[in-house]
Amino acid sequence: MEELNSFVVVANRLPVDMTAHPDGTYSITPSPGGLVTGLSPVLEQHRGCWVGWPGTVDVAPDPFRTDTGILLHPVRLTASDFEGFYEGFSNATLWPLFHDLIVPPVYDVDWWHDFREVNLKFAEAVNQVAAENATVWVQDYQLLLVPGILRQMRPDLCIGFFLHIPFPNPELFRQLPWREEIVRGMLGADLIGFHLPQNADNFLSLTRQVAGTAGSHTGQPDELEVEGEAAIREVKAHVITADGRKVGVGAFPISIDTGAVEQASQSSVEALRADLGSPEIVFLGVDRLDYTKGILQRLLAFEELLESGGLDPATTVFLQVATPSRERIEHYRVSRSQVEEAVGRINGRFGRMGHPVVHYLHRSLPKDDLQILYTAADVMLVTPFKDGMNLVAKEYVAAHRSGTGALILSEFAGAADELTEAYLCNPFDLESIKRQMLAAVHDLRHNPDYAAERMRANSEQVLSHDVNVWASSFLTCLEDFK
Ligand code: GDG
Repeated sequence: MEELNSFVVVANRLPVDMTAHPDGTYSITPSPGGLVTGLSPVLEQHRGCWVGWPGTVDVAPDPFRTDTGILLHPVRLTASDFEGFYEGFSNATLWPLFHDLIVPPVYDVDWWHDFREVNLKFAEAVNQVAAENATVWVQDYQLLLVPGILRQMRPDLCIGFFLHIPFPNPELFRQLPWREEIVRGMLGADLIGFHLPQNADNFLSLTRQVAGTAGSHTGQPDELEVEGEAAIREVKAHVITADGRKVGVGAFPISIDTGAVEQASQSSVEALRADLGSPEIVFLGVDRLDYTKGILQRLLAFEELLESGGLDPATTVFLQVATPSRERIEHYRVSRSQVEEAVGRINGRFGRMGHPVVHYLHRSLPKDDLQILYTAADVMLVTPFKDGMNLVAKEYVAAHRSGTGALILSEFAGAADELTEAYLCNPFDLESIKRQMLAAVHDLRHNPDYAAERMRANSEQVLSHDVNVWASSFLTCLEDFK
């Protein structure tokens, strides 16, 4: 019988990619993404179990422990599960709906049935590995029904749920034909966490309107203190469900593992800048290639500044890393071809022989290489139309704790709530992005002390609110609600 665990995380994906080979063996590589960045250190500390899909359909290798001590328990998904549950309901229905309809969500009843069935599979896998009275932490929008299913299967468990993407305004959410089931699924948890108080407020307003809750909410937010001042988190309220349970709802902004950040060496940074043609200013973007991230808009802003003479193509380069993501979904394909067309056009217009102005990488890079890019970049552009948090912004400021560099950050990224000294922009307004690009370059050239002051304020925020603060404040609060 499989080992039982007192701490279980369940997420759509395991933190690795497994590739099955014809001889029956597998190769395993770490898979990037915000959730992996946030959760790996927490699981390593608890020597916990991570339940998730290994990234290849129709295989489920036996559970195994990683080098860092996490027990991985793979869940088997069929090709049809993957299409309906993951590409369909999760990423063509919920993702656009929860990101304020940047593209129109598709409401398809077959996908909904797949979503329910696959959520049941994940809940069954948790049931198999969770010890009596275990703590189970359910992650993200793909598993919104898991808390409710687990509550029925295993009333002994203490269940937390954390949403890594924004929670939309109830007026938008109410479009969803299966809205009651989704809200009831979430309310199976003892504590529901969001990144921002605004997300929690949206959820609380919604529960008053749907889902058959008794509609009872505390009027006054409670304050919860965990591990000293840095970790004060607001527990906004609780909801009393129709069956009389008390469910906590709060804001817990995720962060990065600042302790694990390895500073890039000066020589590797210099080598990269030399490879880029030793420009005066390096702009950088690092994103999954997702239409929410505003990659095209920042390239267009760059192009207009080259055109108007605001930036000089002889001394400026733009480096964009766009990690492949959800490539079979139509809107992702369109988004990729728009980005690649813009890269080609801008280089055609402003590049010279052997000196492109935009360096574009459509692939995933090793963490160490990413760190070199962060350190080498003078100006980082994080310009999503909507983003739950955005860890790239926090990774960049952590790499510039000495006060170098400048961060341009969308007002619509959750991170803008904390990184208030960034150069904030409205990504829907090209003029706003352009203004902040020029302001950042101007300050780096002519007012470096001011730029450094801003960067240091942002870095201090990230260094004092790392991923351990996020996890411990959520888990301590969960103890209070179980
Ligand atoms: C979701 C929410 C929320 C990216 N490219 C490579 C790579 N990455 C890593 C980054 C960063 C992570 O992936 C991306 O995190 P983000 O937070 O920026 O974005 P999402 O993937 O959309 O994450 C988001 C997050 O969940 C956590 O709650 O902040 O709002 O959408 O850590 O460094 N890592 C490597 N190579 C790459 O090419 N190694």
